[in-house]
Amino acid sequence: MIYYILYSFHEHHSFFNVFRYITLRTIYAILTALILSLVMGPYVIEFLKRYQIGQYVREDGPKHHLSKSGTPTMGGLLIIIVVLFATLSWIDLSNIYVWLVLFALVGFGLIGFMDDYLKVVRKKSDGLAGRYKLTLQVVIASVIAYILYSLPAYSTKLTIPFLKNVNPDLGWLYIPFVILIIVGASNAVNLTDGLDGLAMGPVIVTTMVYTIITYAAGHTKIANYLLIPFVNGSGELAILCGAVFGASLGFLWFNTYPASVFMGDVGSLPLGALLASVAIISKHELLLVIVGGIFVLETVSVIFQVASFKINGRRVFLMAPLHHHYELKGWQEPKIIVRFWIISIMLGLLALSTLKLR
Ligand code: 57M
Repeated sequence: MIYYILYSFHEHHSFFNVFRYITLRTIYAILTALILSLVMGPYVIEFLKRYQIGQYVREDGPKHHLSKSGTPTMGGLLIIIVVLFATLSWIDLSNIYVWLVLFALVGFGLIGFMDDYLKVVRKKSDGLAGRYKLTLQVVIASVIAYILYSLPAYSTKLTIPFLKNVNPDLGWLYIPFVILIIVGASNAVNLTDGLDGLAMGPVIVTTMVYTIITYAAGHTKIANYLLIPFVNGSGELAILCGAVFGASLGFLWFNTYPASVFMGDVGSLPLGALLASVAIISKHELLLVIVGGIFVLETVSVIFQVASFKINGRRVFLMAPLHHHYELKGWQEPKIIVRFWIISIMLGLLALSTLKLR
């Protein structure tokens, strides 16, 4: 909305033409989201405390987590509100891709909200039953997949990192593929969110990388130069990624060790679904496996742990997901978090290098 108001002045003064540019609007979306999160953060934390929306900590986890019991949770609500506000302020509202990604954010946010509400407010320790949670996730992801598949100009071809001329066309199989990526990413971010700021670091890196990729993919000249698929309109997603980047950075201010607030499922589930949707629309869906390598690593550790435990009754890790393994090995929490962030930055750079290295 701010964009429309400011740009409307360009007929009177040419200076206001500058608000047409995606780069400038991305910077303002970042700043809007960052400032808003920093300003609203203390009020939201106070609100969560007043209504006793505090974390219940399981007793079978690493012992030092028990001291985190009662930390305000569901801070993801702040992230969702801020992303919506900053995005709607600076984007072109006629862009279908932006609405699809916001639909993923709000849809998965609602699932996370139901889960948190049952756990924290209704004190149902299991929250929303796994099968209902998964069904709802699949339903929302299916809507996104089907709409994308139905768009006339939308391609169902994949881009393979590091390979220039290999673009398999999935045809209708693109629909289950999209569902898998969205549901998988959403749950992977959720699993990673188990130490202060641990998930936020890789979320920030991933949004930075996709801010660049969506901008490049939506720019005819840059896309042609880099030989990446041109996706008309995907440039506006750079503004949305900017809003998520700003909101996440702002949330990290409060979520960093020792955390004053956790994001809850209402934060982790929608963030994962949003990142996946952006990766899919920008035609760099498989690259998410590299950029979001930390999320993948955490998920794979759970798969191995559960499989090994079921097959031969033995554990591969002291505890899964992987961050718990290092906690039980005696590493201090900040050391695990910062080291995971460093790996995430390295993976982000590797992912960006694929724009040239193909
Ligand atoms: C949620 N949630 C955190 C917070 C956060 C299949 C299995 C591996 C699933 C997994 C699981 O349930 N994962 C998803 C992880 C929880 O955090 C809340 O949940 C939100 C995210 N969804 O925003 O609201 C706890 O994490 C800690 N935390 C922080 N700082 C943060 O900024 O310290 C979170 C955010 C919080 C807090 O302590 O209470 C969680 O871990 O519960 N299950 C597990 O992770 C469990 N692993 C397990 O059972 N492993 C088994 C194998 C066979 C699967 C094994 O290795 O033997 C562990 N989790 C816990 N205790 N808490 C083990 C026991």
